[in-house]
Amino acid sequence: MKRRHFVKKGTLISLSALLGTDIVFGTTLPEGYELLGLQDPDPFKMFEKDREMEVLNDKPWNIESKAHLIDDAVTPNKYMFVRNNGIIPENIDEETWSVSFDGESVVNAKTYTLRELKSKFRHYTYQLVLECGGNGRNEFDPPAKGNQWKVGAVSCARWTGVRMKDILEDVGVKDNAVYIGYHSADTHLSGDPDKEPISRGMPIQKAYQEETLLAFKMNGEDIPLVHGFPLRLIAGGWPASVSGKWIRRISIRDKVHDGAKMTGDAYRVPCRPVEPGAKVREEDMCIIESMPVKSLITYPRSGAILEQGRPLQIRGHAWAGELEVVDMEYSIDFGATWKKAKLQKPVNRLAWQQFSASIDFPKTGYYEVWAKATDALGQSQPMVVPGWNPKGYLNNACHRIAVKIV
Ligand SMILES: Nc1nc2c(c(=O)[nH]1)N[C@H]1C(S)=C(S)[C@@H](COP(=O)(O)O)O[C@H]1N2
Ligand SMILES: [Mo]
Repeated sequence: MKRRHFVKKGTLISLSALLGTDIVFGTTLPEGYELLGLQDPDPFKMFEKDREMEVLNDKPWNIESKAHLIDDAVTPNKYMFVRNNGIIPENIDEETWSVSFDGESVVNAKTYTLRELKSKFRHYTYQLVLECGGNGRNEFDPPAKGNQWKVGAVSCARWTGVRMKDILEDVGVKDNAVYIGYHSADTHLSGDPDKEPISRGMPIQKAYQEETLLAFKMNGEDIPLVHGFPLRLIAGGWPASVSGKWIRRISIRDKVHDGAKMTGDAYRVPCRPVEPGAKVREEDMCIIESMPVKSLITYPRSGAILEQGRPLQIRGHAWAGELEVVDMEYSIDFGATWKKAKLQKPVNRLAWQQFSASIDFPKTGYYEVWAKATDALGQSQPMVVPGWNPKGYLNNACHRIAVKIV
């Protein structure tokens, strides 16, 4: 048997410092042993995500999905993207959780415990699209800083909660109200307790919409911690940054909410188109509201190899912010000609819609299938990356998959 070597005293001290506490039996710690407490956490296990998901960033955690993973009409947790701006709150006690309503334009400032909220107001369930404003950022040129999302920062889960409008009626809203702003329990990466990682909001009209919820369930279960347990704001069809997680306070404002990531170029695009790479003044930047028309081919996955002779059944989802998608087309000749796909109605407003098509390929070889959705105002997805903007938001270019027929 080999002699057991123990770690040196100096090493022990630095290991303790890393852990932030003493290693009680440190003198019998074998040399070279890797302490579990210092190993990198496994995000897939920690957040119950599928291992095909892609981790973009660990401080903060940002994890993206893939087109072929978000094939279900209702996105399950394991395929749902994760976007964090700060540090996920810990030790949440659902029993004592409360949410306060305040601000210049509240009539009766009030605090509700989560329990009160659930018992006092009627519950509603809607399937709602949450898409990060920066989804598709990786395609902009010149490139924009930030997470290089490809196509996978979008989800459509079923959210259950109370309607924001019912609570607003209960607290009372003054006539001068223009916005609500959220405040959450996550903390700033700098560790500064006075700084919020994100505190966004929405115009009061959006807050009053039927589907705007303070949600406590996702897909029929408690919201997973990383998605906002125990209480989350949901504003479907708008950049998902509006849908605050871990909600502690809602301010009813007499002006456009001015919390973290509401000003400068955050979640804003030039009000009028600009040259790629242009510098845009803050007063020429407009807050993103309803998201643009978009679609994803979720089956087959790009790179599929298929035998000739049988038609290919493609399917996917289409969505258009606050609008309905009215037309869905596909092309197998790089956009020269388009054919209609079958398109379903949404299960409710602000849910994505399913499309499908049966495609015949004339002969063996390489093809691309491109998908293009059109919204109720006649606006279609562009074939290439749309208007450049400093932060790389709102890329709704047609989704494309490669297919080989052999
Ligand atoms: N409190 C809080 N809410 C937040 C965020 C955050 O960092 N903190 N990120 C926002 C952004 S930018 C997005 S895209 C969505 C992502 O939601 P998800 O992680 O549940 O997919 O949450 C939004 N709500
Ligand atoms: Mo986002």
